Amino acid sequence: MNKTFKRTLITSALPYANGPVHIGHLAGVYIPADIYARYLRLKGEEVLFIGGSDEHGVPIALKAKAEGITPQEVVDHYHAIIKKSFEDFGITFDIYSRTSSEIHHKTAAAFFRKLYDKGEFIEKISEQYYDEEARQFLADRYITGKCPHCGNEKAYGDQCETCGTSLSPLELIGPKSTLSGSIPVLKETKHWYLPLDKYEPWLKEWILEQHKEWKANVYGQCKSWLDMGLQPRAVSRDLDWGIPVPIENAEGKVLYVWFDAPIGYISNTIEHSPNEWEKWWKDETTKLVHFIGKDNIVFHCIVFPSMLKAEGTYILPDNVPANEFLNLEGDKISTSRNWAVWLHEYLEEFPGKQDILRYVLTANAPETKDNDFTWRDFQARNNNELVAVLGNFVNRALVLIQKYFGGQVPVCGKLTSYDKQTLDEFSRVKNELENYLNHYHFREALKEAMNMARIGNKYLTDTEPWKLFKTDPERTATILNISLQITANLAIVFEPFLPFTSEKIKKMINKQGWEWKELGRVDLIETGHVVNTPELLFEKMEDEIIDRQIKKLQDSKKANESKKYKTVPVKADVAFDDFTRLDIRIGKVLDCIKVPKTDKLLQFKIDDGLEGRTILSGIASYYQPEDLIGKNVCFIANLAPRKIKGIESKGMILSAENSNGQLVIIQPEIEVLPGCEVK
Ligand code: B3M
Ligand code: ZN
Repeated sequence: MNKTFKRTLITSALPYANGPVHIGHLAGVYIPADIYARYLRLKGEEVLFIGGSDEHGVPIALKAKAEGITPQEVVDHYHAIIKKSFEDFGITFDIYSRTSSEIHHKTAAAFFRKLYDKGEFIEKISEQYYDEEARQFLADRYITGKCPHCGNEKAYGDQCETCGTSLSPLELIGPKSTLSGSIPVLKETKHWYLPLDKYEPWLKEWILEQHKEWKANVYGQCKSWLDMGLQPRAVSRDLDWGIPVPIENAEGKVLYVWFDAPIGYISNTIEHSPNEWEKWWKDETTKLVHFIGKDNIVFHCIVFPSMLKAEGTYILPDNVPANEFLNLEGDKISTSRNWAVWLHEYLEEFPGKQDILRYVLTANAPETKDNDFTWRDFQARNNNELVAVLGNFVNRALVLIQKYFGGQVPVCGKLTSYDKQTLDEFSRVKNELENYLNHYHFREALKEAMNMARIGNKYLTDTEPWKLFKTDPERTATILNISLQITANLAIVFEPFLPFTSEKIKKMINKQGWEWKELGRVDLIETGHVVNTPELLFEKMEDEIIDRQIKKLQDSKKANESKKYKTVPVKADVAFDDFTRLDIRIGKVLDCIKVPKTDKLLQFKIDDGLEGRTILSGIASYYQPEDLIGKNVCFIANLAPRKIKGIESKGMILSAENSNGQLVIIQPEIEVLPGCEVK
């Protein structure tokens, strides 16, 4: 749609305050939003860039319970870490607030109340699991049981993490409350639903007809939701962490986190500009843009707009440029598996190098499909692009001015046709670049910015001013003047992408304050102006540094695998009577030999306190047979005899399996008599 807007309200998804932020967050949401905000500000437009932490929801409540602290303590901790990471990476929010704030509670409650009073909700009674010991209804995540699909005993009420199937708590076999361990009972509960089906015809018109320009991934997801048909969605939950449902007789009920979180954009705007927030949210000349990841599309394109529509006085998003996911070294980024590059850790290891990450994450942004971050690519882009192109050009231009003109900007003489051709090329790139930025194609835009540096690099290489100075100082002056003007242009064009670098360039040039509209001009720095001594913008990244990062990830994968081993699900319960049927005893190894023609089998002669017995055990890879003679072992005495390789084995020797698969025999702590029972 062609609307004329006067200002832009940029929101970026509110990250859950239950963990720090990683490169996936930055690449998918915050860097693109920040590039856009910086670009518009540089153009002199009126912009408000909203961020904040999402502090409600079941995972936060669960984390608090697991750690024995309050949910507020959990979110206080992570909100501070997240906020700092964003500041450190130069994400220029106008406000970064949080949904546990009082102003947000008030705003979200009032929003709900208004919809309630307008009769926009449906009230429905349904049966839900209730923990009679803990005296509360159980959120899906609070219930575990056996997965009906794969038999995993520890499936959650919303999902089985072993086979990945989405579940409803009612499907779990043998459900158990994680709060008390008791068996939950079904009990009736009342909730409020937003009838999304009612908005379906309007959504179809608004998205599918009026917003065909939305990114293909966003439009496609919306279309498939709309084609499937929408259902009423519950906007409340039975939970003790969140914003209480603001009506009578709703004790123990809070707003569903996905109802309150997007209202956080509004609350944060109110907190930032209490007197003019309505201009941002209720004036049709404001352009609202939501930056999010692909898992949030339905909430920002369907649910939240329906809420705004139901309320009736708000504007709707003009665009929702959602990104796909960023993977890490070929694997999905995962907080629980610690498969991530955490921003606060990156900065500890690469202090001052924010822009390299900003560069790599933009150059490789998952704009149209999932993309992969690898440390080798990080190294290559640093060395071959930032160092070799951008850093090299800026450094050469400034060093040459120091060398030949003592840092004083020389006179620009008559331009040759090659000079003109270079500058024409420059303005062509500028137009392309703006076009990309206006359409949220940040990856392509960055490529064009880099092309500007390439043009400069090529210009210096082709004109070789260092060879001319002796014979033609005027021509040298012209070339270096033009090179410096290009350097100033690079400071402007990289400001949205690499703000720290842009700042450094401006310091070296010894001039500030350009606007976007000056991009492409060649009179940005006047003759006679004195520049500062140049410093290197980027340095080459050696293999060792990169190897260390790769090793760190591999170590975390290993640590995680051994952890995973320990958490193998417990088998189904065994009745006590069944357990007592098993006869476990201690024996003494009288003799032990390797079973010929086998790799793994050892043949034991065991003193069992009776007539003695032979047992075979598959632990030959881990022990020398002679080392086991004389040792106490633990064995199952009443296992039905089995013949293996022609030898009858009566019983089984018990071993523990270590995380690397190694088997170690189980021994009593002190020597005991052969034949003792294990109880
Ligand atoms: N906290 C989900 C997420 O971090 C959610 C976004 C809320 S945006 C209003 O992916
Ligand atoms: Zn399963």
